[in-house]
Amino acid sequence: MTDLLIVITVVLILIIIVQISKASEYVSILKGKEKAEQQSDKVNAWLLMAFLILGLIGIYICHELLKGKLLPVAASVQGAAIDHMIIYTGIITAVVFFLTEIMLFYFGFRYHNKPGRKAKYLPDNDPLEITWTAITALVLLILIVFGLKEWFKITGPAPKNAMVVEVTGKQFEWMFRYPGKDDVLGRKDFKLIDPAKDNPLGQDWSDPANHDDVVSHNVLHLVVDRPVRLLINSQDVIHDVGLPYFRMKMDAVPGTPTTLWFTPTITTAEMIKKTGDPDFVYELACDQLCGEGHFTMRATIIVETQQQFDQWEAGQKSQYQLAMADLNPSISDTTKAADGGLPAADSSKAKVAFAK
Ligand SMILES: [Cu+2]
Repeated sequence: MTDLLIVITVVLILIIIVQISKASEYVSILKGKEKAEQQSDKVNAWLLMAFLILGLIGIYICHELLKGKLLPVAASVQGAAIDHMIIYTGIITAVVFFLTEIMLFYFGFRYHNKPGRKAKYLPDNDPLEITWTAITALVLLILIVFGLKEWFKITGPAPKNAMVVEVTGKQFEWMFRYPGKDDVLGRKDFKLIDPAKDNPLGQDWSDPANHDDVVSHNVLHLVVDRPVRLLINSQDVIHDVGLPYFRMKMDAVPGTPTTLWFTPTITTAEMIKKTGDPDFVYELACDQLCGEGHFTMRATIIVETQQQFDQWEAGQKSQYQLAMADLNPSISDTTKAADGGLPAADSSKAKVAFAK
């Protein structure tokens, strides 16, 4: 009902505007064209001022309404640096915006058509154009240099104490592989990928470095204040590792590994206190429309202390152990339960894969 009323109101306003413009045409015939034009320019000049003032009030109201609501708190060292960049960029663009918009509307008001006033025709002014182009280019260059500096940092080599986690996206889930005690991720081969045999990432079991690698699905464990380097892959289409709380984002591209590193600074437990939300979880959301189940492609991130992380990792079966349980059903009871009860695999085929 309200919608219908709004439509009727808008239509009526349009009819009124058309009628007024028709009436002003008749007036211009009666009064003489020039005089009528000057009168309408005067009205337009005041409308420009009204638009400027209402616009500024609107900006103020939006600012008050959205203050502190646009971005969650930055929970990484790099995120804080990126927030600073957003603030500097915002300040610079806001100064330019207010200066140019106020000048635009004020000049339209101040120098509107009046009796005896003639417009000056200015085809071009080289020094003026060079100056404003150079200043704009310089300011943009400074912003880009600051941005690139952060970009090269987060995509460059990680600090020595960084933990490494391999992130693999596929329609529609995230898999995380941790290197285990040896700190080395074992070899992979896409031909070995076989989720039914507990090898969702195609780990090559003949590489001993694989034997302690732990794989988790849709839950990523990170250590607070310890840099983490993500090695990012995709098994099918392009996905994107979106980490809003850490201000990070990186495409997961099939066949082309990507990387980034950052240092989480707030544990999940601290964040629950900070936000007052007992259900708070850090989110890893796929930021690339990747198919009909895209909206379900999200993982939870648990940021915890090194001790809690070690405890969690010690309680995990390595993917190798899970896969070997398929080959030797006598030890499979407990491991299968930990794996979420996937159907037992055909052990003869698994042996062939293993022998490769
Ligand atoms: Cu995706």
